[in-house]
Amino acid sequence: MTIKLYAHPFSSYCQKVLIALYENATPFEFRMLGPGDPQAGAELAELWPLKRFPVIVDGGRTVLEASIIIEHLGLYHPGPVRLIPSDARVALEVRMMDRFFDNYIMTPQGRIVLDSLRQAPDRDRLGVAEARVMLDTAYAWLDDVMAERKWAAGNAFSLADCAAAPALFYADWTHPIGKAFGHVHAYRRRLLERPSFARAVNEARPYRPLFPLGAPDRD
Ligand SMILES: N[C@@H](CCC(=O)N[C@@H](CS)C(=O)NCC(=O)O)C(=O)O
Repeated sequence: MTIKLYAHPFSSYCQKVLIALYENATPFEFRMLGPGDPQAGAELAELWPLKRFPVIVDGGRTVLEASIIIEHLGLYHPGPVRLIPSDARVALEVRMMDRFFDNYIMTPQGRIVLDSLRQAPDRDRLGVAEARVMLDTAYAWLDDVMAERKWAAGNAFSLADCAAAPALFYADWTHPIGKAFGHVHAYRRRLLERPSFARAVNEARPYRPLFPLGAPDRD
């Protein structure tokens, strides 16, 4: 049975999973969420009442959360690119970096974007300021880490890079990565050149007008 992926091409967490699928050319059916297919949205609500995406259904099993979906793909649909290393100690570093990108890059950038969608009286100025400080602190930390690494957890492309690619892509649009952080910029460029992510970025290009803060004319 083909994997069903409930997702939207412009969503950062969906891109995280798309990278993993493209890395290993894993076949799947794209159940595109959006106004064009209310049935896909109804199916998602049935599968996962929190209606967060991506979600996959694979052989009767519903799998939530982008990182867990990628772990699932590695276990049930392994391919030549091992996104979770077989050495448990190396895998621990991969998982730690994956958590870093979700919690300290993706989350604060999402907070800023969501705040911009609110009516002026409902805006959370303090929360946005905190998110900006978190991003600057995270960029600085990552710059030191990436001084010695090609990919987030070392020399091999992994789950952590699937998380990093959309996180740094959108974070730089939302709260630009400072010029001083040359290693982060170089890493972001390497991610954009990776064919799996380049494909996800291209497929999402038509939706750029949806970016609430205005998508910059680059990338
Ligand atoms: N922790 C979840 C986050 C998923 C998430 O927040 N997805 C966004 C799209 S990028 C979403 O579902 N947004 C819709 C909403 O918040 O209602 C994961 O890792 O998959």
